[in-house]
Amino acid sequence: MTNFDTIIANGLVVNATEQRVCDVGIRDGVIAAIGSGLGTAHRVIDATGKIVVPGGIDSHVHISQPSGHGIVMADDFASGTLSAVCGGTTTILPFCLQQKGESLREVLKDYHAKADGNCHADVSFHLIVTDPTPNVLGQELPALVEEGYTSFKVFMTYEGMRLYDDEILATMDCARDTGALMMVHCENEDAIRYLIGKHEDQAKVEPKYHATTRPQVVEREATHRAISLAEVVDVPVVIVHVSNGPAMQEIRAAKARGRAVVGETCPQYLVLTAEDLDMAEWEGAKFVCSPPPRDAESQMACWEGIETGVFDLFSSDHCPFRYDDPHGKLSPDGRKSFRWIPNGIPGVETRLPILFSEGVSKGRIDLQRFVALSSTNHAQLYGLYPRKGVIAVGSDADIVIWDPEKSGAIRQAGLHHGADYTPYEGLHIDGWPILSMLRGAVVMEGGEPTGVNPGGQHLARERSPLVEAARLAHSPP
Ligand code: DUC
Ligand code: ZN
Ligand code: ZN
Repeated sequence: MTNFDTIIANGLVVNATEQRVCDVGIRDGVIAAIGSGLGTAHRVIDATGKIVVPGGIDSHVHISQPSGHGIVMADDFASGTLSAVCGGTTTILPFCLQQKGESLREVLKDYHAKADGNCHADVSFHLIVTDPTPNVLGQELPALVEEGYTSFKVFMTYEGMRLYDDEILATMDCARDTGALMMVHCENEDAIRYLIGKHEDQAKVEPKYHATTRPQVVEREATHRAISLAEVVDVPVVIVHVSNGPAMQEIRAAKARGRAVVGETCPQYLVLTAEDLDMAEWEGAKFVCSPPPRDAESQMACWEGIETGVFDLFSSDHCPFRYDDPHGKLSPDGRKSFRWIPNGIPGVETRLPILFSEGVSKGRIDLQRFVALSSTNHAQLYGLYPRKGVIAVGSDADIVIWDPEKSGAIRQAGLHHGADYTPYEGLHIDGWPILSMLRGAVVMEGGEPTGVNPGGQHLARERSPLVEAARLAHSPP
């Protein structure tokens, strides 16, 4: 009789706080033993010279999200989650977007109908609140938080979706009362709208003007305001997709004042710049996302934020649209002006290779910080730990093996997402994931799907420990 279903033997097993060469024994989808001389298994995977880490968790992903008239996202839950596991990510946290007038409960049903039974990775929804009515804040959100949807995002930009400051405060108050975690997209909508009008008056409509109508200062101002509003109501807040130094400094200063503020940055702010939006033939549309990529100085500031702990999260903000498609970037309106180009870029599959190569292989971060940024911090912050985010006995056997010696460029032809391009085409990568395991099943090997799918599950989440700690700190004695 064998002891385990699988043993991963002799790899360098890395968690966020420790690392050692050892074996990992897996039984019934769970990590059952860690050590040496574990015995026998149906399959022994030799990981000598390889790095064994907890499956990546990408806590900022958009899939099958309604995106405006005639625009269709390039990934459904099947392709988006397949793409994730091929890039070393075994759990994603996509958004369920409420549109004005909609019931959150009803929208969530629609998203579940699209996701359930179709996923190759585990999934857990955040909610996006665009219509904070008394019913939403008083009835729906409290019930949904109890059911394990313990985080919600609000927008400070996008007409029709942005919340005004008093609405943000009311939503933050709801988060405080229910114990949910708030995420904020920080850009000043009024300033952006003003700048867009000015640009269009001067017939400046090419993709590159997406960046000049969303300058750093509109992000920095909104970041400062979001942190201040959170302070007014006294709630923790996550500042998502931070792109530049001044916004990063707002988070650093808030942390130094003792505020519970979490920063997230993304690959596009490390390896792309606004110059990428200035390509001929409207190809700059491939890089249109918000906030836009900035400049070399901003890239360095984002690295500084990663290296010094201002950023705890590294997410993709995967928001994929096809390029050469009337339902994507080159929609009839999108060809006329940058303001109609759908915002977002694909990246769920390339997030971790970029962090590994640019971070670990180039010596900017060590392996434990890689694991923290790519998996553990997401699990801890969003209420999935220790089921996810760690290689420990009793945790789900979501494990990824990396080959630090495997090199090669990112190519669209090698990716599994539904987009017809990658903004990272040609970027050289040192270190690739070579095997992904979801709850004990090998779902990717050698960079390709194995065809095995244990069935990605939706995960109800605990409340964030950050929120619980803040509540305890402020509860009356
Ligand atoms: N915000 C996101 O978080 N993702 C894509 C587009 C956007 O504006
Ligand atoms: Zn956003
Ligand atoms: Zn996003």
